[in-house]
Amino acid sequence: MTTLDLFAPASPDAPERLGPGAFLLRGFALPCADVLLAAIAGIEAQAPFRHMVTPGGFTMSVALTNCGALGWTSDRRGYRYAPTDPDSGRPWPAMPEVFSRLARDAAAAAGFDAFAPDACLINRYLPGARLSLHQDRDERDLGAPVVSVSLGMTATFLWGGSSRAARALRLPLLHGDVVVWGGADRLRFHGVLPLADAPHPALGAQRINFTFRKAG
Ligand code: MD3
Ligand code: FE
Repeated sequence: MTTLDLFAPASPDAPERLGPGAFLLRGFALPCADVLLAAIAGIEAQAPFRHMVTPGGFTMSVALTNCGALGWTSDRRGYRYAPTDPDSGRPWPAMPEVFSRLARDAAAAAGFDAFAPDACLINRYLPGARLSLHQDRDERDLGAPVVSVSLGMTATFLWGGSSRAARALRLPLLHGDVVVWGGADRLRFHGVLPLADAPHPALGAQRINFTFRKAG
């Protein structure tokens, strides 16, 4: 017997176009959120979140770790991708299957075929943490998109232009949202406003964001 379940999750929204190469997929990661969180716990046990120092000498308010063949790191000498965790000297934890599948599926939904990321940067925001306007340009292949997944507390994302001075659009990113950035939008300036202290029912007072990249 089949019954009509009025509370069943709605079918996924159509991708929302933010620019010529940027797409917002609201709730795309919701079906696998629990599996993602379990995988992050495993990664964190091997490579804990830590606050890195920028080349300018500031300690980042966002804490980060990585998984995959390459991990993004920062210190007084600069930003770079490296195969090992500078704190332990060990390789970064492997990228879980569920991560790479989600990244590939999201990229495909936005029109980028066969996305095979070799790096996943995992950011953790507590209330007050922020990310100032920047470009992501440390990756060797700027032809590949970046896929970002948001979990936990809502953040206000700043979606800027091709110069730092361009006025930035404010966009809320919610638990389960995925954004794909490629093509003409790959080098847009972007950032995150200081996080409000508005705990999420499942994750409490934190936001986790992961960005998948083809770095090497
Ligand atoms: C637009 N992270 O880790 S994800 C970063 O929410 C980063 O933690 C933010 O920016 C966060 O570098 C934003 C959205 C994002 C990621 C990469 C992009 C937007 C992008 C690359 C190009 C253009
Ligand atoms: Fe970025």
